[in-house]
Amino acid sequence: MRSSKGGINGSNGKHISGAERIVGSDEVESTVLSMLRRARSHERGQADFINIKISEFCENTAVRIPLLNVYEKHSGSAAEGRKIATEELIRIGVSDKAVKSGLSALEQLSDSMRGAMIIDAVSGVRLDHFADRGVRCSNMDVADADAYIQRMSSLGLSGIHAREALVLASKVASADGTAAELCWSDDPNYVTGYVASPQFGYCRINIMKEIGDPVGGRIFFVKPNTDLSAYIDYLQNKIVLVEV
Ligand code: WAQ
Ligand code: MG
Repeated sequence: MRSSKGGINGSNGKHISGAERIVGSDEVESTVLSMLRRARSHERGQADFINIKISEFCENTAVRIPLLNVYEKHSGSAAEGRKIATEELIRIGVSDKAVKSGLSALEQLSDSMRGAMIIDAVSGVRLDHFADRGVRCSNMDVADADAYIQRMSSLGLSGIHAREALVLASKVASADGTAAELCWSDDPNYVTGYVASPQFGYCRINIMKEIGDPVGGRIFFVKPNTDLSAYIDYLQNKIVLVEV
C-alpha cells in the first residue's frame, strides 16, 4: 500500500504512508482492510489517494534471509543521536565525506520522500535518479509472524515501526553492494532511528529527530562499483522472507 494527499491521481502529492505484507491467501482480505485503515488514519494526514496492489507469488521463488542482529545506543537528543549515527557509520567504514553528504541530504529535505536515496559510501555522490521519489524497497516480510513476535517480545521490542524497519533493513543489508543504511521516521511523533550494516546489524538509536518533525528519510550507502541496476532490481523486486 502507498498513500498520499494533495496530488492529482496520486502524482505530486505529499507522501503519507506505505507498507506491505506477505500473507497466506486466507489472510488477504483482512490485510487489505488493515492497510486501508492505516492509510486513512495516519498521523501524517488523511490520504486522499491510496494504491493497494495485490500480487500472488509462489513461495519457492522467495529467498530466505536472517533477521539482523539488534543492538541499541542511547541518545539524549536529536543532535546527539545524529552524532552517534555518524560515529557508527564511520566505524562501519563509510567515509567521512559520504556520512556528511548523507546526513545533509536528509537534513535538507523540506518534505519526506516515499523512498530512499542511494549514496556512494566513499565519494558521497548520490547515485540513483529517482529525484524526490527515491527508490522503494519492496517485496519483503517476516517469514513467520508468530515466531517474529515471540522473538521480539523476548528482546523487549514491539510495534510495527520496529518490525517494518527491521525487515527492510535486513533486506537492504542482504543486497550485494550495501555498505550501510541510515534512517529516521517521517511519522512526526516517532523519534527513534537506526544505522544498519551487514557487518554489525541493526543499531537502534532512541532519539534521532525532534518530536513533531514530519520529515524523515533513508539513505542506502553502497560500495563503489556496485552494479546499480542489479542493486535496485534486487531491492524492488526480489521476494525476501526474513527468518528470526
Ligand atoms: N523503501 C525505501 N525507503 C523507504 C521505504 C521503503 N520501503 N519506506 C520508507 N522509506 C523512506 C521514506 O523516505 C520515508 O519517508 C522514510 O524512509 C521513513 O519511513 O523502533 O518508521 O516508514 O527500531 O516513517 C525506525 C526505527 C523507524 C524503528 C523508521 O520509517 C525502531 C520508520 P518510515
Ligand atoms: Mg512513516
